Order: sequence, then structure tokens, then C-alpha cells
Amino acid sequence: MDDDFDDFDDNGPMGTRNKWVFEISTEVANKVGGIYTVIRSKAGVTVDELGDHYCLIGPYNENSARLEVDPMEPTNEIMRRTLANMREKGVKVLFGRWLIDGYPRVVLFDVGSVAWKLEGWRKEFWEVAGIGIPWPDRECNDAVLLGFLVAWFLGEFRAQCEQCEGKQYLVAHFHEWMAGVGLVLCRCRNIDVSTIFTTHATLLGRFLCAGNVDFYNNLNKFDVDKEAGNRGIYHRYCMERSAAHCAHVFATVSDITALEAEHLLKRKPDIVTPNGLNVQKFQAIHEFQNLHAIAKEKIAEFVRGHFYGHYDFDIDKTIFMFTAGRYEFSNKGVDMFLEALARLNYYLKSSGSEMTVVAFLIFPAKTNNFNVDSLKGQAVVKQLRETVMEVQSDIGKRIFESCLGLASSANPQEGVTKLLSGSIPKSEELLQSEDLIKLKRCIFAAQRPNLPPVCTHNMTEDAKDPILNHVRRIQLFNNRADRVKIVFHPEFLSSTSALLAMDYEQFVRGCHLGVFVSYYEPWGYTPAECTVMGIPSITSNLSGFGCFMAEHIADPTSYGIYIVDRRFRNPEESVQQLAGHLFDFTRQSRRQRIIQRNRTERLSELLDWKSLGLYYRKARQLALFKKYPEAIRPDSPKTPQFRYPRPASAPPSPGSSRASTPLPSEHGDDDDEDESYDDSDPNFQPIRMVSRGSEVFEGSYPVIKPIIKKSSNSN
Ligand code: G6P
Ligand code: 1S3
Repeated sequence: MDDDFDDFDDNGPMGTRNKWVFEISTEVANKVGGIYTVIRSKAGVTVDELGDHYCLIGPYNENSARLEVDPMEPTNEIMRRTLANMREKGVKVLFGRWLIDGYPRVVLFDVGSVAWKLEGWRKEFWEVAGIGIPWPDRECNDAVLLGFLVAWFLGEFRAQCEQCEGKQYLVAHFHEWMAGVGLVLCRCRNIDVSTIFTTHATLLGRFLCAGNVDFYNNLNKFDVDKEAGNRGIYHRYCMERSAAHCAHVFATVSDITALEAEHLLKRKPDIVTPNGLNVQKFQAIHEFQNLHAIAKEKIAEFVRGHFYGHYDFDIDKTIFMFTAGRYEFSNKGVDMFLEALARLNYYLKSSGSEMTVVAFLIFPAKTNNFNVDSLKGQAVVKQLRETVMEVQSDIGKRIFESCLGLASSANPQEGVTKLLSGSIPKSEELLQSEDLIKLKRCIFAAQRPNLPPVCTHNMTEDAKDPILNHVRRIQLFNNRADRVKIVFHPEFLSSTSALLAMDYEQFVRGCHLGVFVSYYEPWGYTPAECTVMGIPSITSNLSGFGCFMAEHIADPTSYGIYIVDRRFRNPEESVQQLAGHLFDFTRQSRRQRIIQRNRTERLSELLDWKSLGLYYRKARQLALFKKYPEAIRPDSPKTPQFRYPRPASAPPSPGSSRASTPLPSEHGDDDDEDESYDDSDPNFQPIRMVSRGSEVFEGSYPVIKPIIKKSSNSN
């Protein structure tokens, strides 16, 4: 989009008091996936901007609404009358405030209360939009019910505006195809409202990528109707495409998805609205570093238990890497990560590295609870720890008693008082035979004939599971000789878990590196969350986040944002590049990791809704301009302009196409994370930056039969 538009002010014809903004999504106060994160984290800045004229609309889900919404009756007359009229006609609707930052107003419709209207509404939808919904598709039926309720609400609200307050400007922003029916109806019924449709991923794109298709090289070649029909999603595809075309403004979350939408939905988005986060800044920078150290210790505790009997690696020289998300094996790049781990294992072994890598894979799958072996590991280590504490306490008492000595006694013959002093106990008196027995028992219990499990749970479909099958292929079975260990945790993390009692945020903080080399990722919140917590991550240039960071940061690698090229390289080259990044990361000293985390954390400003919220504002202005061109005038661009320069300590890498990576400091490991390491300090000794990676190992790693068949190679 070339033009921008004048700001709203409270007094203008479209001032805040004359404008209402509604955002409609199935994930309002209802956690399903990434869209929930978008609207929830954005609510604070939107309420700051629009106040009580901002309202979210979604379907009523009893379980989540009970926990997330504070029910109340509307005080605004337009809203009160609108809801009263709908309730009179049998619609069950909850009005209240979502218990999140900003405390926004929400309207949640119980689609079940109008289920008896479904047949008529489906028919009407067919008549006005020409889209037929197959009866068994429950999700689509619900989308129809929600869509008709939203259109009804907006029409009614508009009518009440005229009666109560005169001219008001309404903006309705619909997220994703499940909410799109309401938008199509608004246009078909000519409701006086400006509309925005955001697609957070296209239906067809997701389906095509999950199959074995070279997606990005064929974007302009797909016969979209045929492809949608072949996958049984033609009606859904039509719902999505009609919403995209009916909207005054069509938006998406990244440039890469804009390209996808242009080809698959046949409309080029008018604007890209990158996803932000609600960034909580600490007063002092070292606070997030301290949190890392605390959380890391909790992960280390788990690792000690999980690898008992094979725990011969130095936890202080262990790197925790992780990947997590919705279990879409190849779309999320898990195949590439595992492949690169196999190579990393080879590099670490052949280079004689002292480092160990524990790679966590966190993807929910069907399980029958934790496996006994994993639970036993934690119990064995707990028992050992308790025994050691007991012995330690007994030894302490013995030392104390011995040092204290006996009370002084008088020597009656000499008539003087001689003081008796305590004595240092002999070492053999400290550890007594019963202590030795206790400890030996624990040591014997900690012996283990089998290897530490790769998976923490009993998988329901063990033989078919793509992660387990890939691990079998690359044979990373947690052997002692392997420098890369794998822990697959097929359940989202929880602080109440019997195994790894941490919530996701704490776990991320405790890790050293997140790896998310997705093949299909319109945005990708996982690396963004790492960034705001100051944890480096690896992403791909097929993810919206990766492209956004590449656009705004001069040398992303030095800020702890590694971007693997999956677009212009073939899969083998991408795996090599990823393995190079992983190996480089293991070669950093602690001091370098600390500096890199500080740099990563600095990027959080870039991802804050306080700046990115402006893109939403701009989308609303554009929608209003398209609907009411006479009432709003184009103006100079207002969207944020970011450019993070190369950090001062990083010398330019001459002519290198590959981003630079810190190499180990010549002074060895240094545990100090003091801010005197701030790289903007002119006296600061710069980290030596060297371009290295796959070329060092090219050909030296035994070639694994390629299994990642998709290619985005530009040939
Ligand atoms: C933070 C803490 C330091 C700790 C360091 C470990 O910076 O403040 O006290 O030494 O983390 O870093 P590492 O990369 O080895 O986990
Ligand atoms: C989508 O959720 P997903 O994980 O199915 O929307 C998210 C929010 O815009 C986005 O971050 C993600 O890439 C998309 O895939």
C-alpha cells in the first residue's frame, strides 16, 4: 500500500467517539492457536486507542468463557438495545469483559441457541453467496451460525446507532475463514460498515504444504479449485476466498503469506499487519538473565533424572535446544531439525568437542501418559538427592560437635583453669559405615541396563509417529557416545507435571536456543516469544517472522536470530546450513552466549504491539477510506520504521553471503554476565566474528539419504 491516512482524533468526523471497532474471531476468549495470541496480546494497545468503542465478538464456549470472561450488562445504550433485541428473538449472548490486559468488552454468541435456524441460513448463504455447505461439516455449520449472528448484530447495531447517536462509523475486522461468513453477509446485505478480513494462513496453503509438494516454486501453477476439491475442502476454500474478496481491506500477517494469498486466494493483500507481543520490559537487564539461570537449573534437574545411569556429561557444558508447537511434522520443520541434529552429533564427536546438546521436541500427540522409565529416572535421582542431603546434614552435625569440643574443666591440683578446645574430626569419622551403605544403595539403584528413553510418554501410535520414526532413521537413541541427546515430550508443558514441572514460558527462558525452521509458517510466534525473553532462535526464510526480522535487522545472526534459507536452497543445503548454525552455537563460550542473549532481548521493542499495533490502525483507516472516501484524507505514512544496525562489536563480514557468528573467546569461559559486557561500550573487546559453517564439513558427513523431498530451490 502506498498511501497512508490521517490519524483519528477525538474531535474529527471520525473521532474516537464517532467510531466503533469490532474484531470477530472464533478465538475470542477461547484458546485454540495463534490467533488467540494475536487478539489477546493486542487488546491492551487497541483499548488504549479506542476505549469502550472497541469490542471483540466470538462464539460462546462455556468452559473457556467461565474462566476468561467477567460477565456484566452493557451500559452503553446502543449496545444494550442491540443485545436486548437479539435476546428477545431467542439468541443467547454473553456480554462482559475479557480478563486480560486492557479488559476489553466481548460479545459471545451461543451458536447452539440458534441451531434451529441452521437450515434456513445455509439455504440463504447458498442463495446470496453460491456456497453450499455439506451437512456433516460441523465446523462449517458453526461458522454459518456465527456468521449470521454477527451480521445480524452489526445490522442491528447500525440501526440503533442511527436512533441513539446519529452518524457513527463502524469497522468490523474478521479473522480467518471461520469468521468470514459474517463479512460476506455484511456486503450482500449492504450493511453500512467497513470491513477488514485477515487471513492468518490460507487453507489450501496449509494443506498443500503438509503434503509432498514443492509449494513455493509452484505457487502460480496450482489449479486452486481442483486442489481444494481433491482435498475435500472446496466449500471451506470458497468461504475463505469470498471473505477475502468481499472485504474493503484484505490483510495478512506477513509478506510470504501475502504472496501465497495472492496466488491461492487470487487477491493481493492491501496491507500486511505483522504480529506483535505484549512485551514486559524488566527494569534492569540482568533480571532476564537471572531468570534464565533459575529456569535452566530446573531443566538440568530434569535432565539428571532422565539420563540417570548414563549421566556422564558435564551439565555445565550442556546446551539445551528445543522446538515446539502444533504437531505438523514437516510444516514446522521438525524433519529438518532432526536431520541437522544427526549431523551436529557427528560434528561434535569428530571435533572432540566437550559439549553435549539436549534437544527437546515438544509437540502434543496421542499418548497413554508418562512412561515408567521416565518417571523412575526422576524418582531415583530424587531419592539420591534426599539421601545425600541427609548424609550431608549428619556430617555437618558431627563436624559441629567435634569443633565445639567439651566444656572447660578446672585442674584442681594447679589451681588454674585449663580450657579444652574442640578438634577437627578425622575424615574417616565423618562418613560412617551406615552412610556408605545408604549411598551405595542409591548408586546401585541408579544403574541402568537400558538407554534413557527418547520419548517421555507411551505413544498411542508409536510405530507411526513421524518424530519417532525419524529418530529411528538417524539412530539418535541417547547412547552414551552420542553428543546429541533427544527428549520428545508429546504433551504441552505444565507447571503441575509430575515429570517436568515447568510452564512453557519458564522452559523457554531456561533453554539456550529455540529451533523453528518451518516450511509453512505465516508468522510463527514461537521464535518471537524466544526473542522477547532474550533467547536466541533459529527460524527460516519461509516463516513470516524470519522474513520480518531479516528486513529490519542488518545482521540478524549477531542478534541471536539465525535464519535458515529454505527458499532458495535445496533441502540438503538447508540442512547443512542449519547444522552449521547449531554447531557454531555450541562453540560459543558462556560469555558470548550471555552477550548474545542481551542483544536478542534488545529486539523485543521491534515486536511490541506498541509499535506494531500501528499497522492495525492503518488497516482500519484504509477500510474507512474505501468505504467513506469523502470523510478521511490520505496523509503521510505513519507506520514504524525500524532498522537495527549491526552491533558495534561485530566487524563487517567482507563479501560474505553467510551471516557471521561469534566464535569462542580466546580467554576461555567466563561466567560474568555483568553489563560491562555491553557491546556498545567502545572499550569492549569485540567478539571475533568469523564466517564459517557448512563449507568446513562439506562432504565430511556421511550423506544421509534425503527424505525431505520438498524443495524451494530456485534451481
Ligand atoms: C545468566 C546468569 C549467569 C549465568 C548464565 C549462564 O546470564 O545471570 O549467572 O552464568 O546465565 O549462561 P548459559 O548460557 O551458560 O546458560
Ligand atoms: C496461524 O496459526 P498456525 O500456527 O496455525 O496464525 C498465527 C497467528 O497469526 C501465525 O503465527 C501462525 O504462523 C499461523 O499458523
